[in-house]
Amino acid sequence: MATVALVGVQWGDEGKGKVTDFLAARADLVVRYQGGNNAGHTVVVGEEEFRLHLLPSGILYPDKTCIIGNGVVIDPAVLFNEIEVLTRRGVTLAKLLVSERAHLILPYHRLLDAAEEERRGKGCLGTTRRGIGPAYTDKAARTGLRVIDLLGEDFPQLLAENIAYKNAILRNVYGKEGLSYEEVYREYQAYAEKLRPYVADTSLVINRAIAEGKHVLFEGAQGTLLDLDHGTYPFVTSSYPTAGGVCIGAGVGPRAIDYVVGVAKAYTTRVGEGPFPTELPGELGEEIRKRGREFGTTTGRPRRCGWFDAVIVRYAARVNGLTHLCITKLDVLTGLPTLKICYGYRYKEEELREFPASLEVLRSCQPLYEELPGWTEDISGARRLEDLPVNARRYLERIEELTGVPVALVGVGVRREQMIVCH
Ligand code: 2SA
Ligand code: GDP
Ligand code: MG
Repeated sequence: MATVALVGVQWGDEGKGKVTDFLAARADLVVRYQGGNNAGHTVVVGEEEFRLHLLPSGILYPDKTCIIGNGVVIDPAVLFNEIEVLTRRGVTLAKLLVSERAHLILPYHRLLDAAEEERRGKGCLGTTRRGIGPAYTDKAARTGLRVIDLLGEDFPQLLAENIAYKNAILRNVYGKEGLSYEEVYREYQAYAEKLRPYVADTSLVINRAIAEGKHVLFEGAQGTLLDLDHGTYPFVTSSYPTAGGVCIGAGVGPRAIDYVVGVAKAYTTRVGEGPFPTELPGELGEEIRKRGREFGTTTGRPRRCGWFDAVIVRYAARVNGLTHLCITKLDVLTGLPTLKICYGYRYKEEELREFPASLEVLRSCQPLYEELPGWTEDISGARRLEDLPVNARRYLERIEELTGVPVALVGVGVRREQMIVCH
């Protein structure tokens, strides 16, 4: 296994949680490197479903080490709630380490996220309102507070300065109530003591593990098209879900990554606003949403559904340097008589094969489809490629041909073991 970066190829929710949990069986370390509790990663073990937001999806294995890297933004209330809920459910958790350099989400970040979405009105981004954007904004503005700051003596002063400034913005720009410094201080002081035992120089831990030949799995959140640089800007998140984000967000060099596995659904979904060329707004989209239970794992919002878009996956292969693909939710397509794969876009008189940067262009792109016959056999029990009906195999082969990336894993159901290993 060596070191593997696992990244979302589309707009998130590709099933990264399930795939991470599956691959984690062979890993020593599982590392989150970006995002925060906007993520919702689902892992199903037996009859039990776990929805993870901040904890890496290796957390269910007591013999592993899970790391929340420096590139993650941490809402301590959510972190401790997640730990408590899992413990109450009887789970013995993996060893957890939290980077001292990770930035904190504070209550004003959540308020500013919601206020900014309200201000945008019809042009809103459809954020999860968890304070992610404002926390990364502060990080880039160099006013953010890190885990190490929370543990230091300057914290009261740093917090006071931030609250005074954010209260002025909340009141004067958005006409909202400000926050009480004392309340926030008391709340975060309590977190400091709870957090202390987990805090570490996680880059050091990861690099030492790699030097010792340990297996490290880097777990991406969100997806390539939500990447701040490579996604459908401005309808993106504020972090770097792409493979490049691993280096920054975990503190490793690019040569530390042996394999880059892209997780893609056998179709496409998006939650939140922004253009989506292969979207099926009608009955078929509704049918896929129902079959695939496509609702936000964090917010419960219905996800928009559409056909598989090979332009997107080819683009993701390029910007992530994908070595393998994992195609999830193939079982959801069972019973559809004809399947469509988008291989290019029609834009005015042109045929585009590369994903455009301009949203104006993307909005006017018409998908060009090829059609493939579906299958009716139940594939949820398939564990080898040979167990799949010939049309399902043909569908996967076509994805490989159009994207240029070999398919290594195929998901055929929600449970941990419902996975085909191809190569
Ligand atoms: P944010 O909150 O600032 O990161 O939102 C910016 C955009 O990023 C999208 N985004 C997501 N898209 C898919 N899945 C995500 N996680 C949850 C899930 C989402 C949910 O697992 O289902 O429950 O709604 C996620 N997180 C952020 C978001 O929709 C905006 O388009
Ligand atoms: P993530 O954010 O990429 O981890 O994905 P989510 O957990 O938000 O959403 C993926 C959903 O699909 C979850 O409900 C998973 O349980 C489910 N899922 C994952 N893989 C498969 C699969 O192969 N088949 C089916 N039917 N469901 C899957
Ligand atoms: Mg998700």
